[in-house]
Amino acid sequence: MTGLREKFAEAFDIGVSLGGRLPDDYTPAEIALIDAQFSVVTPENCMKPNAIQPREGEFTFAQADALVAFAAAHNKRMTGHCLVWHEVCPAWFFLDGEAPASRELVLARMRTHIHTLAGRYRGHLMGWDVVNEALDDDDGYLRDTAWRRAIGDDYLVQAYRLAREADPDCDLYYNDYGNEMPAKREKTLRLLAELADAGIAVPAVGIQGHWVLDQVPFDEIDAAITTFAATGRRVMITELDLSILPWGKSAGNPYPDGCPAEILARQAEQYAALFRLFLRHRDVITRVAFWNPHDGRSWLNSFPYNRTNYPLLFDRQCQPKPAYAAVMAV
Ligand code: 9MR
Repeated sequence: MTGLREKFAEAFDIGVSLGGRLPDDYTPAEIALIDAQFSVVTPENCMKPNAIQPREGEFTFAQADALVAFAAAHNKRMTGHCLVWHEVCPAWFFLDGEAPASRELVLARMRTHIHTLAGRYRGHLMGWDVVNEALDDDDGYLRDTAWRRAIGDDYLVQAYRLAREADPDCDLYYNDYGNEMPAKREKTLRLLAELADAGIAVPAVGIQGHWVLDQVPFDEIDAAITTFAATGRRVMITELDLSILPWGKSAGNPYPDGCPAEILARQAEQYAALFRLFLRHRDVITRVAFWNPHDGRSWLNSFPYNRTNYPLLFDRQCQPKPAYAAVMAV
């Protein structure tokens, strides 16, 4: 069966994030789906700070090692996600006993974490999401995070330098959500320029692509890709999904037993429009990655509250949805 990865092979890689332990936590149907459809794997959670170093000096690599081995055995390339993030980062990174840790201590811990993690997988990864989601959602420039409070605004430069030391050959990415919109787009350009001034090359920008049905900002996505590409960088869609439920709690759980055909049809149209847009930018887009392989594995079933969502191209039985046929037909 020709899948997404073959269909789009000449244009860009098709990626997927995988959670849990590979292959043990996956059914044969899921493994077959991954084999057929995707060419690049992103670890959904197992390389995050809480997973890798829950307590200082206690590194837990079993799940990440298993994923790297799975990717190698199944001919997938891999990206690393993520070295520094304000979420799921254990409090110990920022504490000295009960007191806030000094800049020097937090920098030393950042160094140990990045060197140990990126050093271990050196040679196995195409690139790393180095600092994830560092830009403020509101009027500010940089997000107010524990890393920034402890180290200062140069924590980004420090993290990228450490990543470069630990893995001299892989790409260093900047990955965020909402950076297709004008405000974060501008902040992204500023950050990339500041990193460049510090001698750090970031050759590719990740636009996550967590979008909502009927609210996909097509024109902004188009403009963002053009804007980032105009700086000579490549663009990656790193965490694509198309939720059929709006953000927030108000939506309840309207479709616990199946998604209405009319909604699936609209989702198919909008996915196809997205891929037409991506193909127009195929000269600068290197990867389009889905966040999870099929609806049953989506993070959107439990965030921001438990409900049944249908955001991907494959259903809970790993069968193609109308959106899959629409994307394959573009
Ligand atoms: O899908 C991930 C979910 O399983 C985790 O609980 C959560 C916190 O670690 O992170 C989710 O993935 C996020 C990704 O790492 C960064 N961009 C937003 C993703 C969805 O929240």
